[in-house]
Amino acid sequence: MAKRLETRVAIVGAGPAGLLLGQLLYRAGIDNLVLERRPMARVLARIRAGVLEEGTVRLLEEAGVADRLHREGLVHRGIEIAFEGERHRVDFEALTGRRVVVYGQTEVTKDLFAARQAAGLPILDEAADVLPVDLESERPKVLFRREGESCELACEVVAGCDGFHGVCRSRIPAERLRTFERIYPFGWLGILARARPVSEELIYAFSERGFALFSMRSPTVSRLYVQCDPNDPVEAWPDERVYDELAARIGPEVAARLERAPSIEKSVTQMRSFVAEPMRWGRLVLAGDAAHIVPPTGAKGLNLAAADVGLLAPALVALLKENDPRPLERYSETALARVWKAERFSWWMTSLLHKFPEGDPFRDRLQRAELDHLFGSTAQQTALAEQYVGLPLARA
Ligand code: FAS
Ligand code: PHB
Repeated sequence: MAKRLETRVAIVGAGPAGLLLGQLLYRAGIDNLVLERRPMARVLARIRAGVLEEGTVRLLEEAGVADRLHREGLVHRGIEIAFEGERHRVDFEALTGRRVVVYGQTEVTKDLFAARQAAGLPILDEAADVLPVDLESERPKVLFRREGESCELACEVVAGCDGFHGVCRSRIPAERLRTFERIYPFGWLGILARARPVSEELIYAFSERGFALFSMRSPTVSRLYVQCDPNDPVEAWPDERVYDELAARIGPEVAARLERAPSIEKSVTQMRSFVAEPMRWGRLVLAGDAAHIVPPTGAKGLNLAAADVGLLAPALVALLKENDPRPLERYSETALARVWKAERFSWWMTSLLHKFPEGDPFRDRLQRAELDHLFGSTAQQTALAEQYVGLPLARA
């Protein structure tokens, strides 16, 4: 006999999308329960995104979890793009009047988790065999196993915040689900190191040896990436090779400031663009990586997840507190309009800044022309800036 549990919104996944949704629903007085496959300690240790759009900061403020972000986050007013020994600054503030905040996703997740714990709200981690069912009824359920027990969670809505490898997307009937995908012929090797960043702002570097990104987490912690073969094992990249490639791809002036501190985290990230349509099926709604993936070049992944939740939370409030289903019926269409713009921007930034291995001379010349045009055009820099700082958040 399964153990019966009940809530209004069952949230599958305790990443940033699931925890932010849980917090916004809690503050709106809507009961919710989070199911997470992994131990929370593992979720909280993940090193992922680093740049927050102003819209994401606003949502974290609305969730009541932005105090540490405002104390420790680094406000950035632009980025630099390096190309053939030159560095060109894209001035977000001058071009758009807006900025971004550098504050690790790891910290965002910790802040959301701490708020959930402080409110005494449940996260059932190490939940196995999670399976949303009866999604076309107004009383869906989520079946799962935990601590050796079969459980049945009755609810009114299932929020699929379970990432790219989650189960929820697959619960949309195959004949109704459309997916779109592009896999890139390279990956990113990323390291975290206790070393002063080489610059005040992020530097994205294009070079014949491949892409490099000089980011950070604080004035004393650097986050550094080099383009690599997507099948490279981490072992193929000892620290010395990482730093040699970073130096070779950025040039001697910046390389001279590169502190070669031992890496404290190292990982290879695959690069793909992916969208699943629709983002709602009956009483199942998808948010974040469960519905879409972008290559990290445009710093959109985490921000897209937050934007989905910024749409979904008020739509669920309308349905569950005002008995108005219309915003939820519009959710998928409204969310996808933003998703596809972010997909295009992330694909454009990735195509602009990476060395493609297949040796297509025409393509290579176009890439150089695109970079030359960007550096000479305020209009093109404004287009980059307005998408990097984040397009205005829509409402369903
Ligand atoms: P997440 O994947 O963060 O969270 C989903 C959660 O659901 C996970 O905790 C998972 O364990 C859980 N889950 C999965 N299946 C489940 C099931 N069946 N039952 C219960 N729980 C389940 N974005 C950037 O902007 N910049 C970056 O530099 C960047 N780097 C990245 C590096 C890596 C290795 C990865 C994988 C992603 C990176 N991203 C980056 C994108 C990343 O930040 C995502 O956009 C962000 O984590 C999305 O958050 P969620 O949608 O909550 O998904
Ligand atoms: C990061 O700091 O992890 C980061 C920053 C910008 C990106 C991708 C990753 O585009």
